[in-house]
Amino acid sequence: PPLIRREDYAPYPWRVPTTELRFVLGVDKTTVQAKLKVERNPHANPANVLRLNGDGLKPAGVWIDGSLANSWEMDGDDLLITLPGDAHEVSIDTQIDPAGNSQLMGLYASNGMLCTQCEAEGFRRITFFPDRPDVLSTYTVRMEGSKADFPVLLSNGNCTASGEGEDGSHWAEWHDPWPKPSYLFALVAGQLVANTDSFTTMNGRKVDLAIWVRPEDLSRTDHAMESLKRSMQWDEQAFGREYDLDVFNIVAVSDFNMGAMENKSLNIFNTKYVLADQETATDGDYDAIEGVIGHEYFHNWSGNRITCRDWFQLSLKEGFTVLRDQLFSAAMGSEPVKRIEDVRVLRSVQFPEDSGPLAHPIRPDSYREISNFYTATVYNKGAEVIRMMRTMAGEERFRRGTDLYFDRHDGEAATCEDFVTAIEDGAGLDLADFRRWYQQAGTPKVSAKLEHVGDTATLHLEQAVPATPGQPDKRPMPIPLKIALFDRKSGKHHGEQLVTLTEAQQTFSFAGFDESPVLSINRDFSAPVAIEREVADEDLVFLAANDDDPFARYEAMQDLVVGHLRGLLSGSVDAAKRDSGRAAIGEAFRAVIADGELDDLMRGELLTLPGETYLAEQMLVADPAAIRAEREGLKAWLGQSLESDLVAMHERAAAAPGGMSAEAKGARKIKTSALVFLAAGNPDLAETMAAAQYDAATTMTDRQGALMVLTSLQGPQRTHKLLDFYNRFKGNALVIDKWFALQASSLHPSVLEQVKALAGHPDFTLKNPNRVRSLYMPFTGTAQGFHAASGGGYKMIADLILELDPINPQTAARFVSPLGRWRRIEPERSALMKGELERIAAAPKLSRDTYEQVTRSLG
Ligand code: HT7
Ligand code: ZN
Repeated sequence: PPLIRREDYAPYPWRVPTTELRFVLGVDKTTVQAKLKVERNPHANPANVLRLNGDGLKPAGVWIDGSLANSWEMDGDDLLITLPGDAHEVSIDTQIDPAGNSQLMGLYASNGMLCTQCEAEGFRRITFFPDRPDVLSTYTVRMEGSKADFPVLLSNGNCTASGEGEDGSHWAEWHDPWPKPSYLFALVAGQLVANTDSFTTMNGRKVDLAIWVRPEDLSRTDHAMESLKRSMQWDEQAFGREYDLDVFNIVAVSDFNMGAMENKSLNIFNTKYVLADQETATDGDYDAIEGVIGHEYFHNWSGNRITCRDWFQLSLKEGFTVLRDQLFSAAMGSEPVKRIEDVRVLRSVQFPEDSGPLAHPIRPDSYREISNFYTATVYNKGAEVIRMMRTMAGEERFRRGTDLYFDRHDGEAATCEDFVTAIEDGAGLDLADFRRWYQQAGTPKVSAKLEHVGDTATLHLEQAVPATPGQPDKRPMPIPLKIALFDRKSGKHHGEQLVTLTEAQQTFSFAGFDESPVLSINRDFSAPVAIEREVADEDLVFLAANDDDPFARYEAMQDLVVGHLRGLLSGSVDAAKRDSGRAAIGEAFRAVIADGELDDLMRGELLTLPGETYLAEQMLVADPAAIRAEREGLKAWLGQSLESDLVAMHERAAAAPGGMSAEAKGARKIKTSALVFLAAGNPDLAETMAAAQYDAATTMTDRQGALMVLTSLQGPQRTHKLLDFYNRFKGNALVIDKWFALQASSLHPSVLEQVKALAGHPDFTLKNPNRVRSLYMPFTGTAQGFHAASGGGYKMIADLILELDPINPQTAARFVSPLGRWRRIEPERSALMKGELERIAAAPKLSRDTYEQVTRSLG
């Protein structure tokens, strides 16, 4: 497959002012007539040939200006039409088979309903078209089909007409007045019912809202609707963005490759991010639904009104929209807890990506398959990069920048450069060197050393951006670091400051310190970097107790544990030092449990140990089994030495009232935290407590938390409760996904055999991405399963990739990256991982998606 390069961008030679589509719908056969008005683009190099992208299509007929034409030919999958004049009307007929579309790109069938997914390049599987984001067109869509099978017919914009046809058919016509790229086109036809409501915008426009689901799911749509209304309101107040049509529809489908899709006025969602009630969805699910509903809604401006010029600019819409959804969720709940969660995701998913073979800048330079670049780097690091601009500008000036961006580029297909320039102009920042964050991959490492002489504290900072594939040498990045210097006696600091490290090495001096202060650095995680510093445990304990920045407090707890475990894993710590390290951690934990000022949501964060992936990331070469053993050893020690505190904390939380308040959610969170430590320290006690929590549960949060603990234990309650859970929720796909995931992520020694057996369960299918992900993704995080010394875990994932690739290449390719970590794993496992990648690479026929990921991983 060819390599597509950012530098080769050229505008499309034709414009497509209008597009008319006529669908005659059927699950096995849908016919599509496309009528495009085309005219020459005066800003592009002229061409007499109109290249229309296709993917697996055959033209059943081509007409130019109403006459059947033969001035066309195929070039691979693309249709080339020779056009003599400056403006023409081109019509093309195609026929597709939605039921046979297991890739879930283009038009496909899901449980008898028809729906589309066009981003990034799915539209070309529906009809021939310039399927690129810089060709904007106004769409009119007519759908016709059996009224019994497809009583609801939806597309973008407004429904302009509808009527009955012959033989039980009916039709509807939709018109979207906003010009859009093909990737935002959507169509849905099926037996759906709606939760309806309305929202009145700041300028008085009444918008009809509807969330469409299967009838049996209707009762679980209220939270999604409330989240949508909150999103609409928040975007007006926080970014001045108002909705621009009279309708906004959301449809939930159970077969979906990603979380959701922001099609203009017809968002299509994975059911996972729509359906919730307390019995079947956890507090985490509720938060995720609110976040994803917000994310897709916010795309209406950051993505739809202003779209991307080409797919290299993906972070223009995704990075910015992730930042917007993060700020929204923070405003709706706990700001510090949300920040901690976002950083945890960044560190456990994006940092490993940035230090591995798939590392790429937030604005990549080349790709073979764009679906492979919907990554944590483009999304989450992209959000962090824009967040840094916000930090440097301050909220108010940043808002001036975003206002200018929306104003200046409304209706355009823009670039990341356009965004940075608008922020520069609007916020009054100089971002010349800051643009390197768009060009250079790799997580910068910043080493920090504080010296104290006389009354002056001097901070020495040094940065290094590691080499990444294709980028051996890096230039220094501007790194904004929020810092504070704490007085040891009072526990207070002299004011937070923002220092920006712009050079490879720099020093910053602060006068007025009689005693050496305690440094709090990268507060609120102001820059997506790894801070490396020698710091005494006592300083970390001090910050864990005193820092007024909640993120920094969390960070101190994490650093304390990471430092301790790293020492043990490198062998630099003897038994006596291990005991003193544990004692310091134990004290910090006890203080957190006892701190009456803390809310329980935050307490739960402070009591979370750094994950195994994050720990592995701290080492040049990791031994997953050793990391697991040391981390579990610490957990067991904490569980034993804090047993009575943990039991008391669990009892207190169990007595808290239910509901969806922050207090109730916090209580549920720490109940499960307590069980996690007790399970390691006193498995019998934990089994009894978890079984009781399971039995008493009135929420999925409590039930899933208890079952998660039990699945990692080996007592009889494991089997009982797993069976009970399955029988209780049989038929509810999203909950059965949890049942698979809980078993696949467990600490149980036989997880590999269990996952193998689960793959043969009658409810398991490779056709449904949620089900595939729920079984195999959590498994890739298991030291004793995925990283089993036998190599059986690696083989299982490689077999999965090979079997899934012809069915759903996008989902298959996502499983390559866990194997791609081979260079950072100890030699024996590393060889086994590499061997599996080579086996995949040698397969006779691989999709573009999997081929690209495997070759990059081996390269
Ligand atoms: N913009 C959406 C991306 C998306 C997608 C991409 C590739 C294949 C399937 C897909 N489904 C949705 C999602 C978002 O970021 O909002
Ligand atoms: Zn998005």
